[in-house]
Amino acid sequence: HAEDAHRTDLMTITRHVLNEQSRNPESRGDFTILLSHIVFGCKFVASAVNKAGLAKLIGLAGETNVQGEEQKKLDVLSNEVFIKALVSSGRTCVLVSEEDEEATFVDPKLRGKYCVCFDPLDGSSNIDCGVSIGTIFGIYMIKDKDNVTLEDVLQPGKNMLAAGYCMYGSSCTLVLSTGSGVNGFTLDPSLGEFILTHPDIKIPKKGKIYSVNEGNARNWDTPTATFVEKCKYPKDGSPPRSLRYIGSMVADIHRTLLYGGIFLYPADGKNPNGKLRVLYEVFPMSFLMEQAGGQSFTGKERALDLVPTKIHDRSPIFLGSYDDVEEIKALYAEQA
Ligand code: AHM
Ligand code: MG
Repeated sequence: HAEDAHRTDLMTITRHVLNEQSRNPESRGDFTILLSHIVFGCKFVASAVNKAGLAKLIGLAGETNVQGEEQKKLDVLSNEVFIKALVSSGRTCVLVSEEDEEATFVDPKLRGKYCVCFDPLDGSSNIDCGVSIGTIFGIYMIKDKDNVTLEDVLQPGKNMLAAGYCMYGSSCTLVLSTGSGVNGFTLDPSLGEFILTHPDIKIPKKGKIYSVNEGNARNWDTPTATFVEKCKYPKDGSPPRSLRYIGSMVADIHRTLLYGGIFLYPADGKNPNGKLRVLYEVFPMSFLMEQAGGQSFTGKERALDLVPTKIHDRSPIFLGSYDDVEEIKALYAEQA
């Protein structure tokens, strides 16, 4: 029976990526190996996040343990796990992490052809109240293995090979694109495997939700202010849109991908480049949005056309349903 087959023939993330890569003989399994190391990092963090509340309760977090060493904060721990997993994969070359001021250049003996930019634990201010947090990553290929420089990661987002995030929420979900659509996998804790649960995610063409930190409204520019005003008081007879804002980018983007709508982190009077970081927040999420049929815009250009000049650069960002992003683009065009 088809139903039985479904239950005993699960599509794990490894199997899925191997299938995808078989169409691309050049990658010869290297990408699958890299991804399996990223997946390991995600499982480690998922398990640590699940225990975070418990650790606090029994007095582990933020205090010195029996060995007299201070317990590492979850974001520092996550960073170490990912750096070690990525280096030991033997497939990476340059690593950029939100937690580290400088890029990590992998020892030549362990070098491979991929560069990974990541935020090991985004939204970490939400940990203590149990709200969803996540890991975000984007993957590039180096140009020349014998001559590796920062330029290998200071590339426009459209050059990325793959991007994804893992959300540590009521369930643990990994969303991935290798450039041919977007797929979502849910961690089955009893198997320790990510199983394909959301094949070929497409974002609704138009949404009913907007997502922005309205506390910053006083400092917004005109297009952002006009857009949000239209969401609340539409003039075309359509119903007002709902506001949803978690303050955890992975969770806000995950909802946007599945339900449609738009997520905004605009520039404001105090922060001309907004808050979110280009290499490991804006680019991976923009890549996924486009792959799911949505759009991503900086207020000036397509987000994936942006060329970063420093590894921790920031950019304003508007991303989500195709039609919703068209609206904000029109407002910026009017102003120009
Ligand atoms: P963080 O790197 O300090 O965790 O900040 C990133 C987070 C994103 O997850 C989220 O979209 C944004 O900051 C929310 O910012 P704000 O609190 O200004 O609304
Ligand atoms: Mg972050």
